[in-house]
Amino acid sequence: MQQRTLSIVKPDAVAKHGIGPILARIEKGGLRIVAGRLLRLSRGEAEAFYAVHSARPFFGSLCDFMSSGPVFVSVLEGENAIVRYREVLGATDPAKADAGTVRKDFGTDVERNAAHGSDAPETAAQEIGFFFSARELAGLGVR
Ligand code: FUP
Repeated sequence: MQQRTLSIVKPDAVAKHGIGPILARIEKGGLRIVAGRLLRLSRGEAEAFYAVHSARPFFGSLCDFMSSGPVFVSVLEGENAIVRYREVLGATDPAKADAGTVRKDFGTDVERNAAHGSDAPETAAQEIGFFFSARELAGLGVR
């Protein structure tokens, strides 16, 4: 099944010059990058993106971190892209992630864990729509 998923290379990994290596792992993993952009989330945008976690104790710290520097957001496409990308990423906690995964190699802890990947088709569609217009997704660029 061809699917799309949203990737975010988080501020910690961007600061470590991880954009290129992580995009390379995405492509080596058989996923195509069909849209992408560098941006910095405002605190309010980070809160909106992670609204599902708003009641969790880590929410404030997570939103501070996600708005602390630039991120690289992209849309990945391929066979079972959601699960496939989560395999490339590894476990949420870098200490528990398998060798050779993005979070093992670029993450620090459960908050500063290098990259995000959508967890289900519904959240993927919602998260892709948070960052990208239909026009960008059609490969036509912005405006
Ligand atoms: P994942 O789907 O792998 O991103 O993991 P979760 O849905 O469990 O976590 C969502 C976000 O909360 C991730 F960015 C990691 C972050 N998080 C924390 O910052 N602290 C925690 O204790 C747990 C998760």
